[in-house]
Amino acid sequence: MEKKIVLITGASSGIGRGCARKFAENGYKVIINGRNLEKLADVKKELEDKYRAETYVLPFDVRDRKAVTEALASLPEAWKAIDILVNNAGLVIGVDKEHEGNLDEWDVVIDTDIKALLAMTRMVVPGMVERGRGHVINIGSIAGDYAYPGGSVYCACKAAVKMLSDGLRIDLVDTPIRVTNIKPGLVETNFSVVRYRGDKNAADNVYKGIRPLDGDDIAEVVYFAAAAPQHMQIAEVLVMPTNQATGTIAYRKQ
Ligand code: NDP
Ligand code: 8X3
Repeated sequence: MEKKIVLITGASSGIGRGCARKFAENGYKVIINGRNLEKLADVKKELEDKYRAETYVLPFDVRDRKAVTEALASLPEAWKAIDILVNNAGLVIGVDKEHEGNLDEWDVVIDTDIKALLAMTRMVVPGMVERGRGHVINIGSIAGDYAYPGGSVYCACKAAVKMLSDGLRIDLVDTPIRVTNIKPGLVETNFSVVRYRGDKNAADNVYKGIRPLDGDDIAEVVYFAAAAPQHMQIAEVLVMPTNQATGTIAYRKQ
């Protein structure tokens, strides 16, 4: 049987890297995207060494539409028929109040978390429809369900991911293509380091006193959705640490 192909954006770190591992372990051909070439090379090596997985590095900035178009067009024939698109690349910068934050930083966040996810979907899904098979798995967030202090723009972006997922599912309802929105809570990755502009101490504080999830935990959920029988569509999953209850309520041991 022909191996399935998954394309994961933001596979150089955290949740994306966890997904790359999980799909590789399960015999997929894995296309890994990100901007950091060194980290992508490291992921490729891990997938090939540990899982003997066929791995294709496709570096581009998801916000750069021309780069995305060229990268997708550059895929060799044997890699073009993408079965699963994991729209994972995303970030937030800062914890500023909505009336005080930096509009240029928020442009980066909105361009990455909403516009790039939409562009990837727009470019990859027509091929899925043509082939009569495919699955789009968006990485949303618990932040899309609950606004929290200093999170307004990020929360708005992840609420948009929910709406883009729901809308796509509606638009594809008469096709075999499935659409899933995974909404993680606290996951310890490089996310908070980026959010706190490189301040590792501030990032570590986010996970103090609680056992957070990690990228591999989220990958389990992503893969569960991907591996579900074809007649079954996991539309949305909210997944968080046991000691987290909402976007703002968590129990932390002193
Ligand atoms: P990481 O910072 O560890 O990973 C983010 C990934 O996104 C990196 O691989 C990075 O790659 C990539 N990325 C960022 N910007 C771009 C870009 N412009 N073009 C291409 N790739 C890009 O964080 P996470 O793994 O935690 O984040 C993954 C997703 O999970 C995000 O969408 C995030 O919002 C979401 N999420 C995270 C949660 C958490 O608590 N950690 C909870 C809920 C959702 P590179 O640097 O190589 O470009
Ligand atoms: C990231 C998790 O808690 O910052 O999506 O909203 S949180």
